[in-house]
Amino acid sequence: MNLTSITVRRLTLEMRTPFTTSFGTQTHRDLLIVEAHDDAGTVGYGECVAGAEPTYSEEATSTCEVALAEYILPRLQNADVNHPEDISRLLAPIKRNNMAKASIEGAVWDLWAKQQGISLAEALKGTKSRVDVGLSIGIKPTDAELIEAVGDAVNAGYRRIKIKIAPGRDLDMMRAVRREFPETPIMVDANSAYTLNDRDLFTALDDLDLMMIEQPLGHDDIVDHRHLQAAIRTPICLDESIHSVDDARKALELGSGKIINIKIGRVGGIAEALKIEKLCRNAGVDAWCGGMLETGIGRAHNVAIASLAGFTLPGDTAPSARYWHEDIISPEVTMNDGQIEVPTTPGLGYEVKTSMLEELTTRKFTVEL
Ligand code: OSB
Ligand code: MG
Repeated sequence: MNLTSITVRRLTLEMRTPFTTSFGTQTHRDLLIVEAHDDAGTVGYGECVAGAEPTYSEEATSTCEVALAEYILPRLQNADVNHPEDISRLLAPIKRNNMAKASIEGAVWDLWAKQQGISLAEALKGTKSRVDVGLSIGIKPTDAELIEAVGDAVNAGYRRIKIKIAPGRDLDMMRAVRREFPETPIMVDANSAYTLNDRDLFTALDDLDLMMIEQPLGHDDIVDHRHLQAAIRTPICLDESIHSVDDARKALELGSGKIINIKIGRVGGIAEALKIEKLCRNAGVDAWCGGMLETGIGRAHNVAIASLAGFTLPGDTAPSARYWHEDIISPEVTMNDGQIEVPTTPGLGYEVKTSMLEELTTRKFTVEL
């Protein structure tokens, strides 16, 4: 691929509205953008989806920055990279650090697709020209505010509404929402805030006909989830617990859930995400593309992979305007009738605004390969 250098940029982007989950409230993204350069001056872009703090998983922006600088990028120096799939092989000796690994792998995929003159979706063998979009709504202080937000999302055309829950903001709140929106495809995401002692809560949620309950129990658990799934009708969807295709295989074998949320960053990159897509497709298990409040760069990767047939349900790929005053790509990601068109131009299919990126960058480093 004639890779010549990798640049890692750190930047902060203010969110349009704060986003609250069971692990806290976020008002900014503090993130890394990774650039992969070749000898023809072509640049591929990747985004590190870790949060500012290690609250969703053990990774955070700073740990990823260090992992890239000290352990990950040195392994790519003088290495033979002929295809993006070589990256996961070269990085395999490094355990976990999945979001850090995925950020450079994503940049190399974008670069490779651009070198081939094909879209990233085509490079990944995506088959859909449009992807269905769902919205993730954070925890609101009152039911009235939540109901207003759900109404706005329904009017905007989102094809599935996900609502964050946490102890104290769960059953009564969701009953109120269901009363207002009896027919809307609704799901909840607990971000691992509960234990098996909360079983009664989940059997009560069964009455609300939710599409699924995402990650109700421990972030690293697949055993308690198995017991909970056996006790409820509503499908459990696993997010935090799945870091690889082997994790997905074991969880499905145990019956720990019936649906998989596939996030490129959480599983260590596109190559691993493709394996999970294939596993689910062959097993007839529903899967969908999760989100991590990405900028347009990460969203574009998500839209490309969501175009594969195994992504059977709407993903958390809300358009740019949902989170950002101004996105770092052009054109911005837009949604029509609850769908995003999958770009057909080379690579991500969006132009990165390089001057905006440079202005936002608070520090950067480059590794020559
Ligand atoms: O659990 O899916 C999650 C955002 C940050 C961390 C974890 C999650 C989320 C979301 C937002 O739900 C999804 C999006 O990017 O729109
Ligand atoms: Mg989740």
